[in-house]
Amino acid sequence: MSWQATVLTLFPEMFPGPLGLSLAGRALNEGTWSCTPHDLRPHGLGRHRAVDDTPFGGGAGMVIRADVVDAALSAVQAPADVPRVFMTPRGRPLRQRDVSRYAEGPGVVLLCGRFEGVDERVLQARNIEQVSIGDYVLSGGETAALVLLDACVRLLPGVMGSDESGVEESFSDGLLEYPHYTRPAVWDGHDVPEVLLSGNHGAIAAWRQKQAEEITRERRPDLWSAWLARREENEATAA
Ligand code: 6GU
Repeated sequence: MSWQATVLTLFPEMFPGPLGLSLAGRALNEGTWSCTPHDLRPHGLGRHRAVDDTPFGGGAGMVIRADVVDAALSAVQAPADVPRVFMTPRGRPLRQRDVSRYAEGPGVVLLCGRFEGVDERVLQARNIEQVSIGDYVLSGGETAALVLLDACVRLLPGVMGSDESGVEESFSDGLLEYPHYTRPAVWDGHDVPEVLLSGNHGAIAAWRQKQAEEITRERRPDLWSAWLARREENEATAA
């Protein structure tokens, strides 16, 4: 059985979008995964198929109705073991470990909101996780869903080339990656770090490790602290 992405959205035309191209697109054509958008609109109420209403308690914006989301969920008939995820800036931050968990399972059902949000009751009652892709506001959950799917699909068996097999990438060991260089050895008067031309693989590995640590410390003090704490813990265990 292939990995199955179902997307509940008011903009089904946005899927698979860019994921129909490149690595993800090839995997889609080969049947490694599927992407099935499901329009929320037909589940709306009245002549206008309204999916949203004004918030109880007042305030700006509109809220997607619980009954509309529930009807869409029922229509797509995803098995109980498929994670249901609402894409929202109010969600917990998406991490590589979450991506790995999704990729290892049978697929995901992604709910994309527009407007102010979705009635909280359906999120709780139907066991829908809430996930954010970062601390900025998007106009809707669709582009966030594309990000989540991209991150998952590249982990599916056979999708990534063996030369980029994920063992050496950022976050797998908690550090950002070291910088990369290729020919020409001198470009516009700028040299490549000498050690990389030395053929000394031990020295190259040590240089890359140092660079990874340096860059992580500068750019991501949060990751650096976590990495330091983990190293301390490992050293204590080893001792
Ligand atoms: Cl998951 N959705 C929306 N609409 N905005 C976001 C987001 C998600 N993550 C960050 N901003």
